[in-house]
Amino acid sequence: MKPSAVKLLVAALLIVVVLTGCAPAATPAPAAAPAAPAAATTAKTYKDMTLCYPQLGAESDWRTANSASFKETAEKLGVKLIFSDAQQKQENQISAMRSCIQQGVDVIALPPVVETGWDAVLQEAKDAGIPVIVVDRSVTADPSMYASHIGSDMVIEGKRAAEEFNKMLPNGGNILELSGTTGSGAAVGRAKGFREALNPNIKILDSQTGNFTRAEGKPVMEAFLKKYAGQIQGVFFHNDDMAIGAVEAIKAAGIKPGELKMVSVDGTRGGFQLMIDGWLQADVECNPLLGPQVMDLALKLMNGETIVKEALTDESVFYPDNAKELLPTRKY
Ligand code: GYE
Repeated sequence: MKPSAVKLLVAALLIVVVLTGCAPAATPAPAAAPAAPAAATTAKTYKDMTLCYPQLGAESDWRTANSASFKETAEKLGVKLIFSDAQQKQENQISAMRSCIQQGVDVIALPPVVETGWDAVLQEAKDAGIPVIVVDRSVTADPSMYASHIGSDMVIEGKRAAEEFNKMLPNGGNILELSGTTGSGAAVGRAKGFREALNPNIKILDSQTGNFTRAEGKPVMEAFLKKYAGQIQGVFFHNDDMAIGAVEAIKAAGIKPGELKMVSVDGTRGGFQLMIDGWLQADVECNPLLGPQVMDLALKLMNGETIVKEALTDESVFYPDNAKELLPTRKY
């Protein structure tokens, strides 16, 4: 072929390529693009999270601090929080959970008012693929029904309270117990630990619930004082709010600070004030500021990470000797 003919052929081929957009020598493009390799999954962030928190009520300062911890943490992190207040009624908590399941939230954090009766709704959440983190109080449901439990060790709290009475009443004595909401993990655990660790020479003459509130703590204490006047050396309160209500009744009965040995649980500012005023000899810590830890676990769940099954808060006991100094540092 003459060089001029070669030139012509090359030119013709170039025209074909330009017009058809197709290089004649190229291997034909496959009919369909192969399935794209799984796009690198971008980790979810707090901003992607809708968290349901069907709060059990507003019965105590502990609870108020717990609600605030969730609301403030959600706000700070950009988490969408669906918050409700069940007014200490399990049926309200269950319907709040059902509504969250319907809305397709990412995670439910449940602070159960009582321990039993959660199986059906936990199953519904499971069927909907929504993980549940049990917060604060425990449930009796099988652990396979929820992702994790995070909160205080209520049994240890009860034991710590008993040790205080053992120290204060070395020769024994009679005491009373104002317990928390009947059937709640907090009341069940504290009562159990208390009895396990209390010296046998200290007798619990009576135990009645004050439902964790000031309003109910006061009349229970009034009734106790009428019934057991002159027979008791101490009182164990399952929380500071009931102690605050009861102290009103104790004052009204003419009893002076220190005449009765008294121990409570929570370590709220109100409890600290009772220690400063000489009413409480010890306050067992129970930390309500669980928002950050729960949201951290919830995010891990959203990203398919495995999380701890049980996360128990590290706590101690507070005493009157430095209560005044610590009070301004208390966050609840
Ligand atoms: O001690 C009490 C509140 O479940 C740990 O509930 C919580 C308890 C807390 O009402 O004050």
